[in-house]
Amino acid sequence: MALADLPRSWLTFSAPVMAAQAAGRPLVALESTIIAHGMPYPDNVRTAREVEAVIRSLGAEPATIAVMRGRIRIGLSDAELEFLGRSGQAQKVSRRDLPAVLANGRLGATTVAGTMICAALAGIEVFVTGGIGGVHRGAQESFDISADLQELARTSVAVVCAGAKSILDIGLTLEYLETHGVPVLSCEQDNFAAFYTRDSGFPADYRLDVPAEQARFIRTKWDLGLAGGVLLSAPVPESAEMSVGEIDALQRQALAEATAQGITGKAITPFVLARIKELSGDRSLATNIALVKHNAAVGARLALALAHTRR
Ligand code: PSU
Ligand code: MN
Repeated sequence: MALADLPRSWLTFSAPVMAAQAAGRPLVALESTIIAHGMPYPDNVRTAREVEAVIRSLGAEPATIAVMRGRIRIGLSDAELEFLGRSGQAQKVSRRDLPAVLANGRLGATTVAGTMICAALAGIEVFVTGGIGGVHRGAQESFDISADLQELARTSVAVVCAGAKSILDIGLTLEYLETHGVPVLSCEQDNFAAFYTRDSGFPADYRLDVPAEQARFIRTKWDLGLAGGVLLSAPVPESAEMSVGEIDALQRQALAEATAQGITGKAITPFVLARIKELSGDRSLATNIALVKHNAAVGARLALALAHTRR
């Protein structure tokens, strides 16, 4: 094997993904941390399947990415999705964790950063998630800045998200992305989205509502040799949006509890998500599900448009 082919030799493609590749049908990558750590069982598995169905219904093929038995898996079967969502054992896999979980053969759920790396290796240009990680509030003390942001700076994948949660410092997150040359596109509105709510109060860099326009922007960046990701923000549908007052109060309480219990680092996001869900009586979960499905539709349309710009 040529040395350049070595990274790809860690990948195992599912049969439907290989069939889509052979037929020239565009692929959309999906992450697995949202399944293993972002939502409770069985809602997580049901949602994962529904998100895949949205993508298929629009003519693209979903490729949920995870690490299993020492392989990077591009596309999971129904049984594998069930296993991932149910086991409770999956390790959260960002850039630094990928070698460990591949080498030890354990179950790994890839974050935005981890999924971007694997999608790029697999030749997948579009990746749909819920919310990205970012600069945490108080990062000037804690240094807690998600590796997702550095990955967006270096890895050439378009990431569709519903913005970032307001538990993060969204202003600093956008500053960080600007410094690292990551364009932030928005559709359906001018501002960057805030996950549970539509408006973060911060403008995105460019509003592009039409998939063909988004695709032209992204292809132009990569044609110029400007490696790195592009972020596309799509707001949660109005019917599923939470109120700013409600989510602010819930987030403040969840963050205070995390601090009181000494929870730090990569455990913070899953802890806060789970507490917000409990405190909101599952309303936040319904919002989370609605926004991921909406992102799936936006991502599928983008993948189709981007495939037309390939040369
Ligand atoms: N934000 C969410 N839901 C999630 C995550 C973020 O609303 O499930 C996950 C994503 O996988 C993201 C990761 O990449 O958390 C970021 O974690 P950290 O801040 O530890 O980098
Ligand atoms: Mn972190």
